[in-house]
Amino acid sequence: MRIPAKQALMRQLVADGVRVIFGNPGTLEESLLEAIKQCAEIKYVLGLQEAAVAAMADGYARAARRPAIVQVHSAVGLGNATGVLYEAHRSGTPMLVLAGETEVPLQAFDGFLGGDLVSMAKPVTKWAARVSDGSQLLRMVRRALKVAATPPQGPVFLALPMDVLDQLVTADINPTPIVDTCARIPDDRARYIATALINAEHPLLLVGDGVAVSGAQAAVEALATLLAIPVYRADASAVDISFRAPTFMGLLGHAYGDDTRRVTLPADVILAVGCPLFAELFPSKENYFSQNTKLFQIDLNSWEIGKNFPIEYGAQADPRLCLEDILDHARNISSTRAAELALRRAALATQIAQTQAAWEDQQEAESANGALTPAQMMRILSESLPSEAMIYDESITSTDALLHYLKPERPESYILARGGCIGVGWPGAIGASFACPGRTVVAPSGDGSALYVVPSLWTAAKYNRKIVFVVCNNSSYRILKVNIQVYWEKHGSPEQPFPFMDLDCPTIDFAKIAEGFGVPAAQVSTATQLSEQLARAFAGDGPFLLDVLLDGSVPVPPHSVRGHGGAA
Ligand SMILES: Cc1ncc(C[n+]2csc(CCOP(=O)(O)OP(=O)(O)O)c2C)c(N)n1
Ligand SMILES: [Mg+2]
Repeated sequence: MRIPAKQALMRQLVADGVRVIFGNPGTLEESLLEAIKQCAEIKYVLGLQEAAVAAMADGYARAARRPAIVQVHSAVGLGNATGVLYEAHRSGTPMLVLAGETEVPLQAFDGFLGGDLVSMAKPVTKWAARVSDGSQLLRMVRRALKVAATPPQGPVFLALPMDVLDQLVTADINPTPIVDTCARIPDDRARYIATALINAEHPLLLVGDGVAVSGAQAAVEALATLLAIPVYRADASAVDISFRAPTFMGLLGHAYGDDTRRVTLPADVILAVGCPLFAELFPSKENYFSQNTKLFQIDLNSWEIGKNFPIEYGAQADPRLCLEDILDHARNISSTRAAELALRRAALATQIAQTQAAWEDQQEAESANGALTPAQMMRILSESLPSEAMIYDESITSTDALLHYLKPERPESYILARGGCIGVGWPGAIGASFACPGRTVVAPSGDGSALYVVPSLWTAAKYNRKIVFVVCNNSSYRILKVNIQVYWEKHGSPEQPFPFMDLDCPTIDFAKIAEGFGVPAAQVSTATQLSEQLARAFAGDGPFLLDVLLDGSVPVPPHSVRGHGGAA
């Protein structure tokens, strides 16, 4: 039997396990909307701006670990979504973006909303194409989903002309192919890497989100613990290693290469797994590595291997399988060496404890004006969290404090916004909430970041998601103040007012905004109020917004707030 292509599309998506489409419609998508509405298995989640809609899909894909589907409106909706797609492309979020178009025979008119959508989408997707015949729709949808889900994962785009969707087709539904990427490295290479790590005096393990994609967290922790290797996350946003792992040292951020270099330069053997080397705003102009450093790189994303630095050995292979093989060889360790490594493990534990104590001494100090500090706020938040809660964090200069107290251990408990395109935290939390129904999602966000996507609150209210939106409200783009001080310091600039980084005069009342979108809210400025309102928020069964007034002062260089979560 022949059915309209749009109905065949729905059947294909259902067969592939799709249950949610995030979207914002226009006239050119109305035919598609009708088909989505008629499909009982798929829920349409309405967002009110395409950047937010794409970020919802991004959050869904990251929490559900499967491709998300996004519908946007023609060239204009795709344009609004592009910043988020750029970020999703660079960071590897699998998602299929669909946009409507006018009928194929009429496109030559170059009429209202006409445009080359495929060219617009190309730089921010792995694959972008127009479907020009209904009989080819399912073939192209399956190809798109396969491309999105195959590591390195990323967004893909299909333009869907209205007449193509209405064509009658035979619905040949087949499951989308899943490409097996379980590649190992040869055994002698695994042994060679293990031996180099065993004998290294200053080994280093760098991990990124390729670890999370392949489920290699346990192998990372086991190898690092066994061989007492300090581990840093490099431009990572998933929990690629537990923050409580005995040799976990912190995050190499995406801002200043000279900070990274201080960590990498002393290393004699480095194993980098599933991470870029490095994704920084200001890469160091000096060598990151010593002359004799042996650098091994394992990643399913071959683009990253040897991209910037000479390598001893690189493999396009699965992080989990490779690390398990290296670990097997690493277990053949002499008792003398094992005893030496036990000492190194103890020294690392002392170093970690001292660094954390120093951080607390510095950050727990009262602010000059008595306002809550990020440290005070995040300690209280971490202590109040329900055990099943998931955090979607875009708290920017408050992220260090959150991670210090929370110390997430499992990938499903914490997702960090990647810090490139800001304004993804609140909609990302909505996406995560659809991916993990029944769980409470907590969404701490910088005030500046949240303001890009305020109407997301309405979506949370409409679908009654149990999300606690938390505004880390310092009335400023504080990270930009921190970063401009580095610039001023470098250029020897005189002290001067911060340019265009304050969000005051008039002050923004987030509680009133939230109530306008149907989300109950409270504003707090003391520790007691914060605890009380968090208890109220967690006791409810729908969304709640907590506007936390924070100290916004900026430390003078050298800075203490650069690191985990800073955007740029
Ligand atoms: C789409 C987009 N626009 C602008 C920026 C530049 N930017 C990076 S961080 C930031 C300010 C973040 O402020 P806020 O969320 O309040 O966090 P805070 O620094 O105050 O902790 C801006 C404007 C960006 N990264 N992405
Ligand atoms: Mg701010």
